[in-house]
Amino acid sequence: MKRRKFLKNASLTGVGLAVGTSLSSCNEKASEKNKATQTTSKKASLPLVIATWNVPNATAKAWEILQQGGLALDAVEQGCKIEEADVKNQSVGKGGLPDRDGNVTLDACIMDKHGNCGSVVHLQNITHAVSIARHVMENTPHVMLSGKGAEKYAYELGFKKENLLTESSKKAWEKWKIESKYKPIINIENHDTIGMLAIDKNGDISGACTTSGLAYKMAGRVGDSPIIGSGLFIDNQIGGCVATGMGEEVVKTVGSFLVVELMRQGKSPQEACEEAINRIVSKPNSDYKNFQVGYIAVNKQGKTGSFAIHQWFSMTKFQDNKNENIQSNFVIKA
Ligand code: SD4
Repeated sequence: MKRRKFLKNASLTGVGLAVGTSLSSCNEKASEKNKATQTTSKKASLPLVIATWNVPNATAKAWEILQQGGLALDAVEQGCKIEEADVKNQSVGKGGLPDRDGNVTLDACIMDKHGNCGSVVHLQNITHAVSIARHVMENTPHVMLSGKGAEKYAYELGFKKENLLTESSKKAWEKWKIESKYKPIINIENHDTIGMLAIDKNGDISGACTTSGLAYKMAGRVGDSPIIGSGLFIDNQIGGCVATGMGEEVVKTVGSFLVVELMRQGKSPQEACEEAINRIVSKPNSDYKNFQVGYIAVNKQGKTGSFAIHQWFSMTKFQDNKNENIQSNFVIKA
């Protein structure tokens, strides 16, 4: 509903959106609000998990693990797997929307408290890309495996070959093919690439990110989600960040690494997310009105933040036995 509403508004008004307030004043307001929230809120309690978009089942799974004293690393992997297996989620795992040629290709990565990381890019026929990424991290001398090599490795591990293109995603692709117009999708309802960050009872941070990438992308295209520092970055001393949206823009600004480095310099997670979005929208000739990017972040103290270019980006947070979806502040005010 919300994405459709956005697109409808956009088509009614050309690009349809005006920057109601100047970006800097919008950011100032958001920062002030965030500071106020931080000073009035009680000290963050652990464990906690946050994820991009409205994914209560995924955060609930992660929470279950964290509550039992499990590792943040297990929590983010298992949480992401919930969305990968959900065929109704058309931007992750099985049921993901395909590329222009009708192939579903997955990107995923994972990063642990030691700064170890693993990723897979352009993986086909395997639902749980995040688990293969974890195997790459833990059981190979490498960080990244791509395409056929990643798929071969998955079979060696015992993962089964699956057809990831569901009837409904196939129908959507066939409909898209009639016009074959490539337009980035601003928000896919409340379901999109899932990025997850968790802090366990020991206070250790891990993160993961998994996606089928941009719908109807060129064959072979890889986005930000499996790129360490772009789609995800964790520094257990500082915090973590994950990204969603137009991967090319996230890669160009090394978004998640930037957010963590800004937190290292003393910014709150909220301020750091805002600054990273600011880097994208303040570029000369930035086309930011036509694409979405959103970040969520957590720092070592368990404070969280999120920010996006467009409305309707949200973060799901499970903390203190409460699983809630929180709308993010954003740049473009209608
Ligand atoms: C990509 N960042 O492949 C992913 C897709 C996404 O919202 O997050 N879409 O660029």
